[in-house]
Amino acid sequence: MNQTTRKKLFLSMLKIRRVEEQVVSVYGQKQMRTPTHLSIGQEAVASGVCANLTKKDQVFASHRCHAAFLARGGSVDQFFLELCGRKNGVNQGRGGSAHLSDASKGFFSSPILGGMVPVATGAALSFKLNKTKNVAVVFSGDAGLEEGVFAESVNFALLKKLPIVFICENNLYSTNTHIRYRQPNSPIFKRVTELLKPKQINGNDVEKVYVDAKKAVDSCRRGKGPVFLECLTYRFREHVGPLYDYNIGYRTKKEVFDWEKRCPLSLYKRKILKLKIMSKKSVELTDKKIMNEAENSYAKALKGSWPTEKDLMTGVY
Ligand SMILES: Cc1ncc(C[n+]2csc(CCOP(=O)(O)OP(=O)(O)O)c2C)c(N)n1
Repeated sequence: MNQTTRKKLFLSMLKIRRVEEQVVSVYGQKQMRTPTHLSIGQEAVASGVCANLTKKDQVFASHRCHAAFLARGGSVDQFFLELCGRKNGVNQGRGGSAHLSDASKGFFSSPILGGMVPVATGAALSFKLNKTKNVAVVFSGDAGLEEGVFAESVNFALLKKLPIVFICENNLYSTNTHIRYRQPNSPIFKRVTELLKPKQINGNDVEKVYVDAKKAVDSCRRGKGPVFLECLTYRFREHVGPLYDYNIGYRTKKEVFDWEKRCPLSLYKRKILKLKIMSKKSVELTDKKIMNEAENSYAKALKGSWPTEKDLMTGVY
C-alpha cells in the first residue's frame, strides 16, 4: 500500500473521530435534539471501504451513519447544521443524525433496520441496466442483517449478478443485546458462504478493510456479482447518545477497555508515525486543525437559520 493511501486512511479516521468527539462534548447543551448513534471505535470500516470508491458509486448506510457520511466527503458544516435542526443542514434540518443523505456525494442513509439494503440493491440494478461500472455499497449492523429483506436482496443481487458490496459492521450488539442471544452460533459470514463470496475481517484494521474492500469493489466492477464482507468492530460509547454505558449491565467495563486497546485510530496512528508517513508534529497540527474545524462548524451551526413555517410543506409528497 502506498504512502498516499495510508495517509488518506489515517486522516479519514481522524476526522470521523474528532467530529464525533465534538458531538460528544456539546451534546449536553441540548442544541442537537436528535438521537445520535456514534461510530467512535468503528471508524476503520467506513474509512477503509469508502477510500476505494469513485464519485459515481453510491453508498447506503443505517442509523449509525456519521462515519460513512464523513468518509464519503460529506460537509462537516452541513453535518452540524443538520444535527442542530437548521434549514441549511444537509437534509434541511429535518432528518437529523440518522438520515444524513447527500445525493451529490452519492450517500444515503435511513434508520429503518435493513431498509437501505433493497434500496442499494435497486441502485446496483440501475448501474447494471445502464451498463456502468459503478458499484453500490451498503453498510449494515449485525442486527440489520436479521431483517427478512436482507435475504430477498441477496437473492435478487445473486440472480442478477449485481455490482453490490454488502458490508456488515459487526459490533456484537443490537442496542443492548449481545449477538449470542440473537443469532445461531455460527459466524455471519459463514451463513452466507454458499451464496456470496464472504469474508470475515478485522474491522479495526483499516488497511485490512481497505485491501479486502478493494478486492470486493474491483470484482463488482468486473461484473462478477455481489460480495459480502463482515467487519468485526466495536462501538465504545452507548448505543445511542454520547456517554459510556458499562454501568447499565449489558457489557462490562473490562470488555469496553479491552476493545479500546484495539482502537483503530490509535493503532494506525502508531503505524503512520513508525513508517514516517507523517511526523509527530504534523499529526498534532492536523489533529488540532480538524478539532478546530469541528468546533467552528458547531459554532456556525448554532447561528444557522431555523426552517420557517413556509418551509413546512416543501419536500412533502
Ligand atoms: C425495522 C427496525 N426495527 C427496530 C429498530 C430499532 N433499532 C434501532 S437501532 C437497533 C439496533 C441495531 O443494531 P445493529 O443493526 O447491529 O447496528 P448497531 O446499532 O449495532 O450499529 C434497533 C433494534 C429500527 N430502527 N428499525
